[in-house]
Order: sequence, then C-alpha cells, then structure tokens
Amino acid sequence: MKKVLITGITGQDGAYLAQYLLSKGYKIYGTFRRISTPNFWRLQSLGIYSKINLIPADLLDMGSMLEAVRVSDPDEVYNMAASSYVSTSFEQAIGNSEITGLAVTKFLEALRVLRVDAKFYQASSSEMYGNNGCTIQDEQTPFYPSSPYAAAKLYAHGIVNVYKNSYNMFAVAGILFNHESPLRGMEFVSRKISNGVAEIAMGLKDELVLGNLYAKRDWGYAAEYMEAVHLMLQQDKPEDYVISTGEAHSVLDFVKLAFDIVGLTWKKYVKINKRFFRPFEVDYLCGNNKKAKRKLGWEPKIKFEKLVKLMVNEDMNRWKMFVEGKTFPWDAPLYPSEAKLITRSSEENINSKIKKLKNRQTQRMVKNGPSIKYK
Ligand code: NAP
Ligand code: G4F
Repeated sequence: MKKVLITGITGQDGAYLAQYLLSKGYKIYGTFRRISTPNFWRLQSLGIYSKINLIPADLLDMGSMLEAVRVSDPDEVYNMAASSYVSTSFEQAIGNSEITGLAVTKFLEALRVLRVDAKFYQASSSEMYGNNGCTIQDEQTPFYPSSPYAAAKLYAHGIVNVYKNSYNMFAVAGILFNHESPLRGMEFVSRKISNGVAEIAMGLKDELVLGNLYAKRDWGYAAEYMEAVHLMLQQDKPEDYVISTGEAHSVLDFVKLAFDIVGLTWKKYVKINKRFFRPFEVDYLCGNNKKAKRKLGWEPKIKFEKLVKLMVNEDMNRWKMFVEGKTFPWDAPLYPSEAKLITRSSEENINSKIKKLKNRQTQRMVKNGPSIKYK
C-alpha cells in the first residue's frame, strides 16, 4: 500500500486530495495544526475523517515537520499547506513569507536529511504571474508577483526546482489557477458570493458587500484539479504543469450568474466597500492547460457555469438544513472519538513511562502527591 503525506489536509485541496487518494487505495497521513477552533469540518463532510492518520505539525516548527516525515515515511508528499488568502498576505507579509515560502525549504531539507526518497508536490499558484500583462499564461510565461503571497509562492516554486536539480529529487510544482468548491473558505470571493446569495435567497440577509468587481479569474473545480495533481507525480519525469480551464470571467460575471440561479437581481443587493480592494490587484488570470491535456491526459469537465451552480445549490442546501435545525459539521468537536491521531504520546517511549508508573513508589506518589519538603 502506497503511503502519502499531505500537509494542509484540513484545507479545501488537502481534503479533496485525501478523498481521491483514499479511493486509489493509499494510506493517508495528514498534518494539522492546533488552532483554537476545531477545523476538521471538510474531512467530516466528505466522510473521510476517521480514515486519515492525523499528525500534529506546523510548517513553522521544523521539529514537527521532521517528525511528520519520519512517522509517515511517505512514497509521495503533497505540500498543500500555505497561508493562502492573498489579502491577508499584505497585512502579515513576514508571517506569510515564512509559511508560504521559507517553510518549503525546511520541508525539502527534512526529506533530504532523513533520506526519504519520496516524490514531492508543491502547490504553486497562478498568482505568481501577477500583473504581467499577458492575455493567457502557460508554463513559459514570465512571473511578476503582485502580493507578498505571490512573491513567497514564487520563492517556493524556485526552491523546489533547485532541490530537484541539486539532489535528483522527483519534485514538481503544479501552477494551479483559482479552483473553488463548496469546501472553499468563506473569505474567498467565489464562496463569499455563493454563500451570500444563498443567505439572501433564504431571507436571512439583505446585502452582499464586495470589492473590485472587474478583476477576472480562471475559475475551475477543486476536486477535479486534485486528480491532475496526483497525475503529475505518476509521470516518468518530474515536470511543472499549468492546471486551468482556459476561460476568464469577471467577479461581476460570477455575481450576476449566482443571483440569476436563485431568480434575484444582483443590483438590488450588491454593495461595494473599499475595504475589500487590494493594495496591488491582479487584474486578469487565464491559463493555457495544453501541456496538462497533452501529457497528463487531464481536462476540466466543470467549467464556470456548472461551478457557480454547484456552489450556489450546495450553499442553499446548507442554509435550508440550518433553518430546519439540522447541523452541518462546521463546529466539529475537537478530536472526535474516531480520530486517528499520531502524537508523541502514542509512541514507544510513552509505553516505558506508563510501565514506570506501575512501579509501587510512583503509584503511591500519584495517590498521595509528591513528598516535597518545604523550608
Ligand atoms: P486552504 O483551504 O486555505 O488550506 C490551506 C491549508 O494550509 C490549511 O489546511 C491550513 O491549516 C494549512 N496551513 C496554513 N498555515 C499553516 C502552518 N503554519 N502550518 C501548517 N499548516 C498550515 O487552501 P487551499 O485552497 O486548499 O489551497 C491549497 C494550496 O494550494 C495552498 O498552498 C494554496 O496556496 C495553493 N493554491 C490554491 C489555489 C486555489 O485556488 N485554491 C490556487 C493555487 C494555489 P488550517 O486549516 O489550520 O488553517
Ligand atoms: O477569491 P480571491 O480572494 O482569490 P485570489 O486572490 O485570486 O487568490 C486565490 O487564487 C490564487 C490562484 O490564482 C491562489 F493562489 C490563492 O491562494 C487563492 O486561492 O479573489 C479573487 C478576486 C480578486 O481580484 C479580488 O480583488 O476577487 C476580487 N474580489 C472582489 N471582491 C474579492 C472581493 N475578493 C475577496 N476575497 N473578497 C471580496 O469581497
């Protein structure tokens, strides 16, 4: 059975990738970081939570990443973790550079030092093209990063290439254009729109506040993009690929279609607020996926219209469930009983500690408390 390590398994892509690789018979290890609110709702809503071996690890904590690699001893590694929201990267440029950029070098070092001969996938981004003025972008198009996030992704993209060539690693970067789904974070514009429209249609809200409606993006469906990602690691040679639909649509197109689907007129509800504009906007992204079609045999089936319908309909379902008092696992309890957690407490060394606890003196101490003498 092939073993895989996925960082960022609690995120949109990590969850879909895990679902897909489970269907292919892989044993899945996934890293998650401790946050104050449990964040397993995507894995739970896909019904795969109890099938994942979860390892607590943070990209900023080299020790925990080494441990994740050691414990999982993977055949394939997918680095999906990043601080992925572009707007926040302007507010937290240093943190973003460390997580999205430098941490990738640390991860590659972990694989090198531990001599783990795994194939490595890096989640690169079309955001790296930035405002380069090109009307369609492919693997040869020059990059012109226009946010701290994009600059960090470009650094990571470069370092993956350095490790591939220096240490003969099978390391690839997928340059993925925007991909969305009902598992998308609510702050991204696609989900903000589908969710906002569903709330408005249900009479729970009366406005949707957005920023720049004229930016254009090449939006595809996340689940099928993960199939392309897997294919990249099944090739004979490590190469980078653009994954996209080849169509660009504006935020306004998304808004209009989403309101059409529920039979409402967007103009009545949409408000614009400067707060959602960026210091440096990427006006236009559209990817040429010919190489992926030719070499991977991959092609997107769900394009813009189907994607918007799929997202609006799913958000409508969720709000209907909510109104009927049914729950969706947004508020999953922390570590439900079916969780397969691999912590240092599940290691051998803790067994010897437990054995020691069985010794009579320790038992007495546990019962009566330590006999400390105070002056
Ligand atoms: P996402 O939903 O935001 O998921 C990001 C994941 O990274 C989450 O699991 C998050 O954990 C984890 N993470 C963040 N900081 C971390 C840290 N310090 N240590 C460990 N884990 C950390 O993003 P996504 O849409 O799935 O995207 C997956 C990857 O593809 C990201 O690298 C993103 O930059 C890249 N990408 C995405 C797109 C797109 O359109 N979706 C396009 C191109 C590239 P928490 O759940 O704890 O926050
Ligand atoms: O949905 P977005 O926040 O995605 P963005 O910035 O394109 O980044 C996403 O795709 C990248 C791939 O190209 C990934 F690497 C990255 O991790 C992330 O997944 O914004 C899309 C567009 C922007 O032009 C933004 O200015 O929508 C515009 N927009 C207009 N109003 C808004 C809003 N974006 C957000 N998030 N919220 C708004 O209210």
